[in-house]
Amino acid sequence: MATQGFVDPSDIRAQFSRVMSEMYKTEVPLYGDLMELVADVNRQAMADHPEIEEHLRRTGELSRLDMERHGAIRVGTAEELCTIRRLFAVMGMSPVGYYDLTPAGVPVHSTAFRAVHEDALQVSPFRVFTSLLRLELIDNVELRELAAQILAKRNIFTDRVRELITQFESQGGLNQDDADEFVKEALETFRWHTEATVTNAQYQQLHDQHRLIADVVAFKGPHINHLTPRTLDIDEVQSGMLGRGITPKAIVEGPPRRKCPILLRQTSFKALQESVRFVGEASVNGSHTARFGEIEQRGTALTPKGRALYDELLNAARDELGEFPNEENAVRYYELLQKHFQRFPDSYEVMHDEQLAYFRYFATEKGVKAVQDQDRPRTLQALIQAGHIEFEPLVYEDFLPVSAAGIFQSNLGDNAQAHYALSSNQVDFHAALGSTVLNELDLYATTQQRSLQECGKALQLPEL
Ligand code: OOG
Ligand code: NI
Repeated sequence: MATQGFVDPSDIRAQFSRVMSEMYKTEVPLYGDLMELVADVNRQAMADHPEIEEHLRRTGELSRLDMERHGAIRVGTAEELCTIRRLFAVMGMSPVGYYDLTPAGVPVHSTAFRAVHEDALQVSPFRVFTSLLRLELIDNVELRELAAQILAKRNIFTDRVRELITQFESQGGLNQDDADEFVKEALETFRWHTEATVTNAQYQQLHDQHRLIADVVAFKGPHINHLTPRTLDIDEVQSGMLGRGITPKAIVEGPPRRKCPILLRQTSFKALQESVRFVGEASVNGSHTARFGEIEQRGTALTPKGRALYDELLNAARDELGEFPNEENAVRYYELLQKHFQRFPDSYEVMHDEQLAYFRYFATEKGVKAVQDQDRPRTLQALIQAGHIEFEPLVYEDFLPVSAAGIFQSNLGDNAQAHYALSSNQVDFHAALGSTVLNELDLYATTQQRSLQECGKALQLPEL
């Protein structure tokens, strides 16, 4: 929808996602290999299961699959988070959901920036998991102050991108030239910088407190730390990685393998050691592991009832395991997941009838042909039974806190499990963000409702 010559924010997002992917491919060549592996696996999955392709075609996901990816950044201050929110708004992305990672020993809280309307998601489903460091959790007062001082001095945005954000806000949009410039300037914030903002000794101090703290505080900007393609078969990618010399983390996070995938399954691998030049040193002589690779498989979004069941079963499996899932207990962990998740119906019909998941409804040709028929069914249930309405599961667009914690930990190393007395503080997060986050469940419910209204129009049943 271009008004007054403004570019549709979804098109800016699609363009940004493309250039980000290009930049990351040159920064982390392994990402390019992974993209090829995922494309191969996806092709094979559709060849082996034509019904998967048919389903993706119907929901429109087929055309977005190849460009689908999410990234992640970690920022250090409220000002950075607030400006990031305004920057993503230019691309039609809003903060959705609140994730508190402190219970898992990671001193951040997070949200995901993404498009919210199904039509916008269709143009580009690009999302960025964005974490804010919680400096108040550093117990060493001197170190906390040092970190705060270093962060206060840095500016992670170019002057021009700040101007363009303000222009977008005052005019309500950007024309093509400004949008092109915006994409180029915005990309700078996410780039890797070899020069650190601290000395080697300061880096070690920050690192000893928590590797994540060093990653946020010691560098010029919030380098994009991974970019994740979407696969249709994560188990296949997990084994394919080994074949290509990539070692994935020990377990796939999320629900077990199922016929009807739910929520999100993820795995990651350590990508590379970056060379670093610390302040006061003449040459590049340090290193830092910042970036990693990750793959995800997305399934159906769950209703509050379905989500409660998911959380219950995941916790039951983890409780019975009695320790963090790791390489040694991976086989047993998968068995426990399979065992507990038997209670989660593995059929879209049952998930629909028990209201465990969100769906999109489509009026069928048969239904449209029957509009003049006096005796035709009129309730949703009856219309479905008569084949006048069909439904497809709605894809989960968000993240999972337990999985995200596992991803953080596997890439930060084993010493990353600190214990914090303070937990979740969504009020502080909103204050830093300068806005509240949207509730993802409301978004799915609204999309489902809209699809029902469309059916109502097509079938001339406004009461639907
Ligand atoms: C983010 C880790 C979480 C995911 O997909 O759950 C994540 C980070 O390491 O910054 O990316
Ligand atoms: Ni991720």
